[in-house]
Amino acid sequence: MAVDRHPMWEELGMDLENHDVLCSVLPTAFGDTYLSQENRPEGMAFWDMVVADVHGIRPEELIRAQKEEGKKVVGTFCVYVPDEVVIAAGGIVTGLCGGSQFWVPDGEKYLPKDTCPLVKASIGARFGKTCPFFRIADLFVGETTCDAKKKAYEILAEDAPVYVMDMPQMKRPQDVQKWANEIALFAERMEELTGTKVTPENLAAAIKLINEKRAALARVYDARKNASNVPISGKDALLMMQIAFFDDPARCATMCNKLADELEQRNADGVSVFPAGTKRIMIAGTPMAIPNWKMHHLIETCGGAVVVEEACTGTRYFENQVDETGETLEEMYLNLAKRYMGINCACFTPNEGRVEDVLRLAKEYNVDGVIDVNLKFCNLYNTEKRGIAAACEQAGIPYLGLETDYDDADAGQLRTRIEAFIEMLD
Ligand code: BJ8
Repeated sequence: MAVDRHPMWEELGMDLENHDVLCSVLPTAFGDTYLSQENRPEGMAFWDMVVADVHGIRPEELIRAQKEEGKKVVGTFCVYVPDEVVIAAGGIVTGLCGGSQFWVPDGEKYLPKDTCPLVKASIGARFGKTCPFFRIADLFVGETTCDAKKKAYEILAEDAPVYVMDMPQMKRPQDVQKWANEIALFAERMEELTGTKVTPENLAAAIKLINEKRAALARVYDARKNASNVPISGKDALLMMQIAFFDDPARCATMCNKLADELEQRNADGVSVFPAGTKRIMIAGTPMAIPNWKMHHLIETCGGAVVVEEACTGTRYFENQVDETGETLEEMYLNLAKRYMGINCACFTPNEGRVEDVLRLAKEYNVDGVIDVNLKFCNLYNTEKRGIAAACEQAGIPYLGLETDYDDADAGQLRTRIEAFIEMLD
């Protein structure tokens, strides 16, 4: 029998009535999107279990760690914020980006309507008191990436402790050094929060741990590169990736490695989740925070298979490791900065690296077409479509640019465009 989580949510000061509405729709959404798939890898049972109690299992673990071990929980919104520093200082990291339309109306009470849904949902989840992770976090760590997030952190700070990291906007050597300096300051803030000093020893261990997690995620993605077999749906890979932001990193690595073993075996045995000849699609663009499964579901019910995501809920999260040879804290902060500044987010200028990533990934994953999709009101990714479309055209890769939000109102229209695109790939 499922555990009643209401006492825990009540203690967190959540709006129980409204939260019950979310809890009542999520299982249906998950069932319709996920459980209808055939021949899923057995390893997905772990992620199904997590999502079935997504506001229960992990929040309970976090609260226990806070109460019994005196741990601090740090919530983050961006893949540039280095988990390693939080872990070195004895903290626990949890991703916080909101991926549900459910939270958007509450966010619109604080932010202009023409703000990206990811930001509105994140603010709505906090102020509407309908997400336990937003209640549990002892500190919210923002970053100066896009304008929407920068302004949203000011609003969030009216209600919760917020620390903002100052992200460079360019990638010159002095910018990498600047990020290393920011990381050093962040380490000081973490020490203040947890009372634990960041040392070369605990930071080296944390770097190793997160590198192992990245390597495990990369193994799952490597199995998706197989040109003649699709061992896992894009939807399932996305779910694994979304939960990686919340889970304990060591457990995440273990479960992903187990899944990768199964996928590698599936490739050897020719076990595919889609019929032979299904068109292989890359999704490029803005992140898809849990439970945003919209684009993957549309593509995979329109005759395509998503084989890679050039997104922060995709390759941007795990590609490239942190150099483990640093000995002093200074060297380690610089090594962290080098790895994180290698991520190609549209908030940087210039950002040719992202175009190169899309072309490289198209080859590595043997894709038949690229669907470049940004969340509405994200001017950064919307503007970068032009360069990505031109590069794809030049490389002879079919390209479709789309824009959407968390609402299902445009699903019919998107379906028509995706179907036409996939048909054209024949
Ligand atoms: S590294 S993509 S996680 S900033 S979609 S909120 S950019 S308006 S999420 Fe992001 Fe870090 Fe970049 Fe990744 Fe703003 Fe655009 Fe919304 Fe975005």
